[in-house]
Amino acid sequence: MTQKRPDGIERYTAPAGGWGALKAVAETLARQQVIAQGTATLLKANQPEGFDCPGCAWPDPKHTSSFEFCENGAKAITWESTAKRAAPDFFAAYTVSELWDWSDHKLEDQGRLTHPMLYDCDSDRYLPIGWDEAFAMIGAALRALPDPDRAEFYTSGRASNEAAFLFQTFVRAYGTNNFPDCSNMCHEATSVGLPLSIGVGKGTVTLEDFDHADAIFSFGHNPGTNHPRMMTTLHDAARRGVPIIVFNPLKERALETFAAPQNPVEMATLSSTRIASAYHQVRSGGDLAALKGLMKRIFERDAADITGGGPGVLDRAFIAEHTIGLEQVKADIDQTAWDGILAKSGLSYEAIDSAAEVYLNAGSVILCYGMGLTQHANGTANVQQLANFLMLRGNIGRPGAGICPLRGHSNVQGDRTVGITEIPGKALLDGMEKAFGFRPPADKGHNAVEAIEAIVEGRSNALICLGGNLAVAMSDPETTFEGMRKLDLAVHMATKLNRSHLLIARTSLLLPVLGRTDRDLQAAGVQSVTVEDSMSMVHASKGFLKPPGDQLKSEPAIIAGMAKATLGSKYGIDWDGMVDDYSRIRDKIEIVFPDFHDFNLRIRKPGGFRLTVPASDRRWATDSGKAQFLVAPGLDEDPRLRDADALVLTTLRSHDQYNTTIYSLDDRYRGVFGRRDVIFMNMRDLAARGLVDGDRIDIVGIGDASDKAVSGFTAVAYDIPAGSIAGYYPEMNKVIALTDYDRRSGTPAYKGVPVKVRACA
Ligand SMILES: Nc1nc2c(c(=O)[nH]1)N[C@H]1C(S)=C(S)[C@@H](COP(=O)(O)OP(=O)(O)OC[C@H]3O[C@@H](n4cnc5c(=O)[nH]c(N)nc54)[C@H](O)[C@@H]3O)O[C@H]1N2
Ligand SMILES: Nc1nc2c(c(=O)[nH]1)N[C@H]1C(S)=C(S)[C@@H](COP(=O)(O)OP(=O)(O)OC[C@H]3O[C@@H](n4cnc5c(=O)[nH]c(N)nc54)[C@H](O)[C@@H]3O)O[C@H]1N2
Ligand SMILES: [Mo]
Repeated sequence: MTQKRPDGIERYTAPAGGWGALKAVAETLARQQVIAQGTATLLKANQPEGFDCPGCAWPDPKHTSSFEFCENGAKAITWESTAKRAAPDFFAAYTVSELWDWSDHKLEDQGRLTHPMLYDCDSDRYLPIGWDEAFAMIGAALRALPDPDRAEFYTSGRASNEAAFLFQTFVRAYGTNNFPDCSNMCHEATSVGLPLSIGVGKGTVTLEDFDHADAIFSFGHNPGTNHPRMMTTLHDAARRGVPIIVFNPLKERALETFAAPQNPVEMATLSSTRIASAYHQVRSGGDLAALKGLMKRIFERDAADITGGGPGVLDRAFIAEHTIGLEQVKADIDQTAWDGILAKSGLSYEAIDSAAEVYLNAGSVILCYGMGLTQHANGTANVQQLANFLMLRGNIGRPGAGICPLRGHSNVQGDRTVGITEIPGKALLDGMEKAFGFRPPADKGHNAVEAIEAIVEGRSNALICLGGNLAVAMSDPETTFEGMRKLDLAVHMATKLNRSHLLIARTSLLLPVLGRTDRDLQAAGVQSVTVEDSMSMVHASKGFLKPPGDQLKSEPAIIAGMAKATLGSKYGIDWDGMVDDYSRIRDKIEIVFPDFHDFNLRIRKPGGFRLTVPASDRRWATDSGKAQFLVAPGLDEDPRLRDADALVLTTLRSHDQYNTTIYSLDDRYRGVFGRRDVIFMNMRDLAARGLVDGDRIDIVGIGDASDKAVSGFTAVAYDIPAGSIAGYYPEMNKVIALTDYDRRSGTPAYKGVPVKVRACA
């Protein structure tokens, strides 16, 4: 590694992983003061009798394996199991106005919340309150609303299946479908787009499929940081000689070379493995063009092969038996000219041609993707083109092939499966009626953007959050902050203090929850919860650490407390019984969702069980009963980019961050240390504006965001395509308009923000 510059920027040249990762874990443990207890805690992650790692949703081989080292999993676990506490004496020492001026990092770094707290406006402080009193206030406030649709119920993807299911039961019994959730800001383009393509909004592959893949395509995700256990899979595949083709504007280090900390030879010899066999630096928002280019090459090769007397290169048997719509897609691709494809994607013809060759030479292909594809104004279309690309050669529903969306929060997929949705289908409503004897409302509720709009416009007056940091995660925080300060009721169930908690409503309550690692003792004994990973595997998770205090409650217990205080004995739901023994919650889940049959029995098996994904067996739950090729007209032209000075800003996670949780100010693999106020830019874009590396700049929004700007960021010359720039989330959310989202899925366009850059005044 080269010398650090005084401004904290350097070029990182070592492989990702390796000893640097081990060192980072040791430092994290020390920072969170958990050395003694910490290593033992880490060893229980993803073990048969242990807890599910809250770090990411990548599956663990069997939940039976030996400890798999993971730097960022270790950070997530130690962040939760820290010895630090934000107890009542902390809240007594600072007013909320004082805390508002703290950084997001410093707020959370105070440690675990220990007592239920109520905001007191006379002293401008959070003061302790009893649980019964807190529940009674919530119940009274919710009952006082003129209409249940004036309340919003947010879920962050950390919540277990049991907590999420109980939450939706409470909210539907209360009478609304207002379920904004973090998935709306994340993989909603997948949840909306894939069901139309292949009949299910989830990935179709299992971990085992990676052992049989002949090529892996990776679009817009950064596994070295965000899905670190996936690096083991990619590392193994690369060592088997499987080509890995990456499309990403940034050269993410772990996708280039990786030294596996579990590999004794690489560790001892300081060697590493090359991961990507080809790295295509597509422009931000250029994926639709790149995918159309890939498909165009495949159609061209198909035609040439047939002209030469061959059978063509498409999987015609699959297409005939299993799909509809190929002709329309082919017509669209035929009329899309190469000029546009190359200009919009920023890739050369040779690059696209070589990637298409790899695809055609591979018997079975897996395609992985993340936020780089979903968080665009055309996110849904992007996802559907990925499906088209795979279907051309029957790469769905057979061993070694399929689509693999990299999910976000460790149980974000499970929360959706067990009923967190603003659009309840008939099956869900019927199931709820069968399980609880009442028919929930059927009308569409609010997703995350709609919930914020309703709050800002005063149409919603209460917000209850099962985890998360909604106000900071959402676009245009200033507008969101203002809206949330006008609420009648704000309730946050949380492990740690964050900025959303400081947006004070008429009544503001902060309720401390047990985390994944904590022992959850109820009347029937220590409870397990369940989660679903990215590959639809459901398994149990059991914490074992002594909770941070005797006043914390589990999420199910808090939800039941609120439900009883709000609903009384309405519908005769046995809230207490379900909290005493979570297997009773699972019994209800099984009634509502028959796919969970024998739920309590099947989670006893280490590794759990896989939910049915019909497309994995080539059964297509679409209207036509077939997999559907779907057209996305055009190349994602954005009129706001016609201005020659406009750039496309993409917003990223650093290596030391978990969404809005900032572990430290370093981003090791991108060579940034001790700061986050940087913007990565191509040299040409700098020069065109008379700027040089290290200059201080303003970033100004365009269109609906033209009144928004952030100032004083440092421009860093970086290997990123001209026209694309990158900065960190959530700092950059200030220049994203609330109206800038995918109209089909509601996913904010966090990865395609049109902006201008100018020297700081
Ligand atoms: N340690 C850690 N783990 C996490 C999280 C975390 O914050 N920290 N967050 C969790 C959550 S909720 C989620 S959703 C996932 C997120 O996991 P990722 O999807 O990996 O998240 P991002 O950091 O947003 O990075 C997206 C990648 O897309 C690339 N990209 C940006 N724009 C484009 C584009 O237009 N096209 C293409 N092809 N690529 C683009 C970026 O360069 C970056 O490499 O991770 C989960 N796991
Ligand atoms: N610009 C930009 N914005 C983005 C994104 C982006 O890439 N770019 N990504 C989007 C994505 S993918 C997502 S998922 C959202 C994330 O949005 P959220 O899920 O709302 O945000 P988090 O930062 O994960 O929430 C952190 C808080 O969760 C609480 N918490 C942690 N663990 C637990 C637990 O076990 N139980 C409970 N009850 N609370 C807990 C803590 O109090 C912590 O402060 O942000 C979105 N926003
Ligand atoms: Mo996410």
